[in-house]
Amino acid sequence: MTCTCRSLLFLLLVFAGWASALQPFRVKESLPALPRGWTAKARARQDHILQLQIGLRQADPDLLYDILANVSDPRHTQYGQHLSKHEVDELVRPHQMTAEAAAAWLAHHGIPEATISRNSAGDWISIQVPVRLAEAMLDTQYQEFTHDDGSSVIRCTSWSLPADLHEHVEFIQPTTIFGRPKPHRSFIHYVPPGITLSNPTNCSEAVTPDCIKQLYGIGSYRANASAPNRLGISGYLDSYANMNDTTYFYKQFVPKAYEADFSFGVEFINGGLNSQSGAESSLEGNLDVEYGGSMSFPIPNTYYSTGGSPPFDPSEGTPQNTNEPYAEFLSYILNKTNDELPTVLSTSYGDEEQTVPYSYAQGVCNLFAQLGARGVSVLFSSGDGGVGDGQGPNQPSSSCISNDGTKTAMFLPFFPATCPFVTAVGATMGVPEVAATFSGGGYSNYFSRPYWQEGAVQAYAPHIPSSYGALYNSSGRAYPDVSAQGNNFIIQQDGNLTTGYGTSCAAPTFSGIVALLNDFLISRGKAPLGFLNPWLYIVGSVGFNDITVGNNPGCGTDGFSAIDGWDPVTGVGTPNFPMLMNLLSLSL
Ligand SMILES: *[C@@H]1O[C@H](CO)[C@@H](O)[C@H](O)[C@H]1NC(C)=O
Ligand SMILES: *[C@@H]1O[C@H](CO)[C@@H](O)[C@H](O)[C@H]1NC(C)=O
Ligand SMILES: *[C@@H]1O[C@H](CO)[C@@H](O)[C@H](O)[C@H]1NC(C)=O
Ligand SMILES: *[C@@H]1O[C@H](CO)[C@@H](O)[C@H](O)[C@H]1NC(C)=O
Ligand SMILES: *[C@@H]1O[C@H](CO)[C@@H](O)[C@H](O)[C@H]1NC(C)=O
Ligand SMILES: *[C@@H]1O[C@H](CO)[C@@H](O)[C@H](O)[C@H]1NC(C)=O
Ligand SMILES: CC(=O)N[C@H]1CO[C@H](CO)[C@@H](O)[C@@H]1O
Repeated sequence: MTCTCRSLLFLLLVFAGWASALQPFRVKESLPALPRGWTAKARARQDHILQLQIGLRQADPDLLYDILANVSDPRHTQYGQHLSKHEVDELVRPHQMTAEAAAAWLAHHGIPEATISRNSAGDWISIQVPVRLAEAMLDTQYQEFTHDDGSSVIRCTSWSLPADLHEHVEFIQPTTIFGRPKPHRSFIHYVPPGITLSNPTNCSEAVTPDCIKQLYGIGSYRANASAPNRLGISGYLDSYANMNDTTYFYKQFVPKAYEADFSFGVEFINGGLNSQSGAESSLEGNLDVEYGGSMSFPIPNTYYSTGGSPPFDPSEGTPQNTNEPYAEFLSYILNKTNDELPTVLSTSYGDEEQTVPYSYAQGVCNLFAQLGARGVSVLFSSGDGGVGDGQGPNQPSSSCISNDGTKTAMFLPFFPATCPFVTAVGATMGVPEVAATFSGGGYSNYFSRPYWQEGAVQAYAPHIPSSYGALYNSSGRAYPDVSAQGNNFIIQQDGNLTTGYGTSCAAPTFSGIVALLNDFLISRGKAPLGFLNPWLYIVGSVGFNDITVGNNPGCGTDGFSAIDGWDPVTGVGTPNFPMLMNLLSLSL
């Protein structure tokens, strides 16, 4: 009797295994049309190596968002009680059934356990497989696609999974991702040699650390170099921060930092580099470090250089890192303990939201939420294209269309700025400050509006021209949240002074100021600000200079206008440091 039952059970298990292996494929994700600018060129080489990122469904996806709101809402008793790495890992861990289903599927395809890498929460898996195997696993064909700008990627337009895996797997990339994050910096201009700034504290002439400090009332605030605090700056796309340029910048513009031998640390992720040969140093890296560091000196700052980016040659058979940008960096940083994490993380990259597959955008945004729950303020530049993708007011409306196959006219929101769990930084220019025309802003089509910005965004609604109709999504997460100067920045680059503009200038500047606010709190034994947005909209906005003039044209329209109060051009405004300090003092 017992014996029969056992055998029966055994047979049932074997049958279940077979059944799962034989479950028919069902399409998991499919693009109705190729994103604008891309053309299919050829079938991908079968031996090309793909690094697949697999996102598993979390046991209770709402739990993280619930706790994040609690620890970030200044009215809540749990405010400031950030979670440890272990606590967050446990919150987001997939159900055991999910982990087992994924493991069985990988084993079925002969992927050795030793080659599977998992993050510590177990919700992201990374494997390296040849195209041939990926095609069998996903019942698809990979192709080489080229972009009008000459770059190439290996992608597919549709992929499938056995039906019973659908509920366990959220996304697999690179499959349908055509987004390629680009630095949010549009233009550089060499300052003629020998130029002297007649008044380096006047931001109307050119933007320097001194004039920003004066404009935002930072004055002589001195941060505590030995408090546990750190500003993180992430660099992708082989963007390098040059030590000598930065030192030389400090020598000219922040003598105290120069005298203190102030510099930045570098951490390398996924083969990232930080070449110091002048020719390769990049404007983006220099700008981010020079302004983030100037604002927050002497708080230590770290440049995180993540490799694995284009350009690459898909015709080579050698293993290539995919240009999926965020997973490697985020697994690296989320693997740190809280005392190794920066309190503020500034990133000046992004891409059109609709070129990032919905499921992947949700997965990446969830990782930013995890950083927030652990007390990190995650800031992103809002983009340099106003409501479009940067071709100005005369941008043909034909380029502002949806990718869903219907070619519906629409503004072009930018991700990750549209993720509700990052703080998006727009740009202003001049004194008195007005909105910068390039300041990216609008409404997400992927993320619904979080409660903390509902009032502010509703108050703006009557100011939107009715002619915009369905060009924007009135129920979406609206951005930017804040802004800072972003035009005519003086940057030391490759041995020369140059000027640059973009929300890339605004994000590290604003981030440096958040690091100072954290210094104020940490020095008084308080938790750092962490995820900023609930605090920002609920109590923080009075600590900002409201920007009420200017607009962000694009897609053949004038874009949105800056008004009294929050607007999708400059957010709640630019920092008023003394007011912000007063606000924080009230909470001590
Ligand atoms: C978040 O706060 C709400 C309301 O105070 C509470 O009911 C809930 O249990 C909290 N969530 C967690 C996960 O602590
Ligand atoms: C700042 O520079 C602008 C433009 O050069 C000039 O019009 C303005 O008077 C200057 N302001 C001060 C206080 O020097
Ligand atoms: C600076 O931070 C260190 C370490 O947290 C602390 O011991 C010291 O008292 C702080 N100094 C000031 C002036 O706040
Ligand atoms: C996480 O850190 C541990 C040790 O601290 C290390 O063994 C492991 O490889 C790291 N994982 C990732 C994904 O970086
Ligand atoms: C508008 O945003 C909501 C989420 O806020 C989303 O569910 C909906 O699909 C979006 N509409 C379009 C047309 O993208
Ligand atoms: C550092 O930069 C300065 C200014 O461009 C230049 O004069 C100097 O030669 C550089 N030093 C090195 C070691 O590259
Ligand atoms: C455009 C420009 O002025 N470039 C100069 C940058 O500095 C190097 C020397 O460090 C000069 O050779 C370039 O002409």
